[in-house]
Amino acid sequence: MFDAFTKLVAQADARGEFLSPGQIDALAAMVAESNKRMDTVNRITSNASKIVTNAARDLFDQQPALIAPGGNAYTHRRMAACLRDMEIVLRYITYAIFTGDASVLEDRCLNGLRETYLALGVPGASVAEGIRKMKDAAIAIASDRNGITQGDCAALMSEVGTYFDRAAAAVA
Ligand code: PEB
Repeated sequence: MFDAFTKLVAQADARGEFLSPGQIDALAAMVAESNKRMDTVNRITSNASKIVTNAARDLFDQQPALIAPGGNAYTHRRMAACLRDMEIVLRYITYAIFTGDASVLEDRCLNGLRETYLALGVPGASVAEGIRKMKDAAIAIASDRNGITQGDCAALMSEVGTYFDRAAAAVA
């Protein structure tokens, strides 16, 4: 598991090189902008259950076969497993945002997930759609300009989007 700092150190060490001025500048910029990152993690974390339940509700509205008899979210047990899975994915995405690196998400959550869903018969494309719905909600909540210091969060929001995209691509 890396963060933005240890990832660059590991890469530089593999080449036997010092950190480059460009890399140091990039990390310095990340530190200077870190309040935006913490606020984003905080907002997504404190709205996690809302993000998960709304995304799931929209998914089941669009794909009612999932909650019909025989569907993959039919019975309380499967519904609970589905909501739990979405929460797990969102949680790992908040870790990736926090550390500025996707390795925690890749290694501990997405690795082997496609195969798990294949084995369970859970439709990966539907999970991916649920993740895309969480992405839209999370970015809307994180970039709400009300009640927070104003600033340009475009770069950070696009970084946040890439973590959701990776998760969706890993299971689709
Ligand atoms: C991944 N999900 C399920 C299982 C596992 C995971 C390992 C099998 C064990 C169990 O049932 O608990 N676990 C989960 C995860 C990590 C982990 C992400 C990462 C670290 O450890 N059903 C739907 C939707 C979708 C869904 C499309 C969006 O209709 C999910 C939610 N996951 C779902 C369902 C099951 C499941 C299990 C329904 C139960 C499948 C079954 O037992 O029939």
